[in-house]
Amino acid sequence: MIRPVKRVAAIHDLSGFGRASLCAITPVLSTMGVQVCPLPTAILSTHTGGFEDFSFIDLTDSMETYMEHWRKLQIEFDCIYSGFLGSSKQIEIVSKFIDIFGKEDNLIVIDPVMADNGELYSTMDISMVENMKKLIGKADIITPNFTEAAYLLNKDYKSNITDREVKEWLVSLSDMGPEVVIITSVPDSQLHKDTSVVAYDRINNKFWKVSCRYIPAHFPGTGDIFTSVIVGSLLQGDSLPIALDRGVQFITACIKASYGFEYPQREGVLLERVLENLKMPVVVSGYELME
Ligand code: PXL
Repeated sequence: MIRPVKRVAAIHDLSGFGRASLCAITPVLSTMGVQVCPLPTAILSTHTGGFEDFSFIDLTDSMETYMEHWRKLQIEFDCIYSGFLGSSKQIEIVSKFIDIFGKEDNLIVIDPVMADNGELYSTMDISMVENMKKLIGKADIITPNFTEAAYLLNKDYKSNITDREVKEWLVSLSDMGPEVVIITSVPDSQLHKDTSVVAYDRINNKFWKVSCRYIPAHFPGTGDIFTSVIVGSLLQGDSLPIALDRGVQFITACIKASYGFEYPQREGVLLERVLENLKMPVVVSGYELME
């Protein structure tokens, strides 16, 4: 049966304040015309980036019964998309979810949220990194940032990388399972272009790159927003390089719409001011093929 609206199982936490995880993912995908079915992993009063003393309700124990109900209902998904996970047990549950609901023609997207700017998040440890390495083996697409890519490959984090080396990283990550690897926040050695998103499509043996100017800002939740745009775009039928372009353009719009205002960056980007951009026709601008 062809569903009138594409459907995503979104396995993430709900952080009430700060525009991360489900509070960012749901509006982005809904605006792109995709149904979001959350499987919440935890409920937090805020995300953990820059807030202390947040309240935290762990939902690990209810995830399996929740999943069992969906299985009984025989719900089918066009995409399974997971992000921030709270424990190794949750990584195992996501793996089981993929075994039950994964199909030949649905898209398994794993954003291995673990670290940024060279450091693991406070809730992560090395055993979770090891389990995440196994989980990405079940993905079609992964979207680590540069720090997470280094952790997954046991490489040292560094502030510069050549195109040749980043291509090796992409291939090594793809060798772990996923057909498409997208690395964000890659330091870019080219003049005037300070950061880039790079991707490898193993089936077509192509490498893509979208460069953008670095803005000295750090807004939590931008990784969730970026991967959600990639998911929405691919489910709308876009090609990988167009999805990358749309992701980068939307994040740039989010940051530029926010940066001129004086407010704490831990509150996230002003998503509500730019959400409608996701309905604009695709404007092709920045992607390049990496030779
Ligand atoms: O944006 C990723 C994310 C999701 N969920 C929680 C987080 C973070 C990043 O810090 O703390 C709870």
